Amino acid sequence: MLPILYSFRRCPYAMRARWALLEAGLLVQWREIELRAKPAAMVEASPKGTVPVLVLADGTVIEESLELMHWALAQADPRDCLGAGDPDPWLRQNDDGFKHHLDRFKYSDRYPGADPSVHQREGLSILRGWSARIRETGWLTGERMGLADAALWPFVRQWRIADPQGFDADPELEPLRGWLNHFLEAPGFERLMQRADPWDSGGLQPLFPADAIAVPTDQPLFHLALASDWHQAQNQGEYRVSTRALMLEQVGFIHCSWREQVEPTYDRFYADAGDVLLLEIDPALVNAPLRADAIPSGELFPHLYGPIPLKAVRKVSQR
Ligand SMILES: N[C@@H](CCC(=O)N[C@@H](CS)C(=O)NCC(=O)O)C(=O)O
Repeated sequence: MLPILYSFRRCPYAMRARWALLEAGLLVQWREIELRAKPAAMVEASPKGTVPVLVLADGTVIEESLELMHWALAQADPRDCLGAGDPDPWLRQNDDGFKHHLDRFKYSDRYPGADPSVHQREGLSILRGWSARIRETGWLTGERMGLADAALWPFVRQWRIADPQGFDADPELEPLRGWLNHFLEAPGFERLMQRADPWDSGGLQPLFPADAIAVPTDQPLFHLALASDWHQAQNQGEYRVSTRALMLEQVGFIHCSWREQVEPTYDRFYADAGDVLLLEIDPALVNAPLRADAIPSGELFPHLYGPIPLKAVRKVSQR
């Protein structure tokens, strides 16, 4: 049984959790909730009543967004977010500091004693610190995207929604704007912001992401490989090319096909590639999550969210 996710579309904690589920190639049962009418099943699983909540098949309940991110990325972390530097100082500064000011600036009517201009100043000073850091290193914890970046962007997005003019005009925030746009313009953004009606126990059970399905383990998968890449994989012990000239860590998954998709893929991307091999993969022998994701035309393609172990390749033939 797939895990059950209780989620709320605009909640930044739920957004960071959905980001990690997407990143790791996972599929869950999606129960969209309304904060003012939480389903009894959710409160029973997690009496503290905040989203996101993930209930695993064995009954384990994950009720903190950062734990959920770690759980997802422990199964697959194709772009090595967990290895990108120590996220803790940034996570603390956001969850224990910035969020406090964000709420009191954005929802000042809910905090009658608070002066929104004070919280605007405090919040901005934190954002400028993040921006300076990004100007220096590219990302919060170094030269590539890490857990801290993935966990914080939904909160920065909320700040921008509260004060778009101020956010867009501040010269000190320029690096932060580019950083935020990286997340907003990524193909995953629309997927993680998909809409669903609130779940009710008698209704349909959609999956998250809604444009994906599970990959059956009893049908072979195929991958077109340049002969030179396949030979290199023999030395490395695994195959890490996503598609022609792009690596797993650049794309986030390895493109595969079902049998009938091989020829059109060859014609589109490999016809002039020279020595091309067709790998036949047993999906039951891979170690990373598999998920069939829709491409823009709506067609579903199987994607592997980790390297192909050599033992999973059942047959190699000349294309
Ligand atoms: N520390 C929690 C915080 C989650 C949280 O506060 N979520 C808000 C929505 S953004 C919530 O569910 N609030 C409950 C309510 O408003 O009733 C986490 O990281 O998962």
